[in-house]
Amino acid sequence: MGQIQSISRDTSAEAAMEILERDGAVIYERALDDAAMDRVQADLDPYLGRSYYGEGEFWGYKTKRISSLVAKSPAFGELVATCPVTLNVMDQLLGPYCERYQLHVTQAVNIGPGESEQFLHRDDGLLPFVHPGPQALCNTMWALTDFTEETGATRVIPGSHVWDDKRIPTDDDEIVQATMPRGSVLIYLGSVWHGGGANRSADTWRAGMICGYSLGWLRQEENQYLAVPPHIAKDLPEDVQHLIGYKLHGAFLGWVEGQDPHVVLEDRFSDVMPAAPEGGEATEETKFLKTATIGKPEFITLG
Ligand SMILES: O=C(O)CCC(=O)C(=O)O
Ligand SMILES: [Fe+2]
Repeated sequence: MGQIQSISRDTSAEAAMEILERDGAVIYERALDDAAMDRVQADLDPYLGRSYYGEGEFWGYKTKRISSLVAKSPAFGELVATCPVTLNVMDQLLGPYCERYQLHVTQAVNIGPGESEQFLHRDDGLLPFVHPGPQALCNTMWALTDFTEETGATRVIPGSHVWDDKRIPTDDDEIVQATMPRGSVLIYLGSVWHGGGANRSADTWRAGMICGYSLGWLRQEENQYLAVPPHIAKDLPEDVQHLIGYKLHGAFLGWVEGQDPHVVLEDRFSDVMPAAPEGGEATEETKFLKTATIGKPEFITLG
């Protein structure tokens, strides 16, 4: 069986993009070290311990999933979601088509012994774009344990990101498994056909974390504002807050009370904000949008 191409963490984003454009997926081997993975695991373990099995062919029957990872794990936000290795690739893949890309989805996917294969799918199937079409989202899968063929490493059909919508996988298509050591990350385009593997081991779990990104003007798959509400988001690093979406996109998208949504995380606006202070006088804070105009955005052709 073939493999997804693996590159070391100091390989350039340009080189990763070439592989992504050809295969639809690439692995950065050991992008984060064991110490980083230990920190994330320590944050998530209490939640995973209380999580329950999924139900259905997509969610699996012997698979445990938890989401809202930025809220559950400060280390996930600091080390995983904002990891420069993956963000450098997102800068190139999504950056040209939006002012800022955003966190799209977070989910730990722990496949237990005896789980069967998840059916193959495209993660961008939830968006109304035809294939082949724009790369509006890109997910990553981080290995919290070694990903092996036996424990259910993610299955991918290399090259399937360019298939049109009529083509669906058949037995003739080569499926490869993204085997990778702990701390590695599989970057896979939203349009590439893939799915979780079967766990044929007797007693070894396959622990992975999905961390996805999308164009900043799209609806996020996981509602990040509810998953990471302001009282939790206010204590996170600013780059994580921005990635969640507590930041204007352009001059007009995502405002609250006419202002950059980041203000809800700042002490001066800890509660519901008045449109203007008592007496109706505009202040520095309240007149933000008065100077902005909707206008026409710069039109782009999605790649
Ligand atoms: O668990 C995996 O390896 C893949 C999971 C997946 O693709 C999904 O849930 O969308
Ligand atoms: Fe998926």
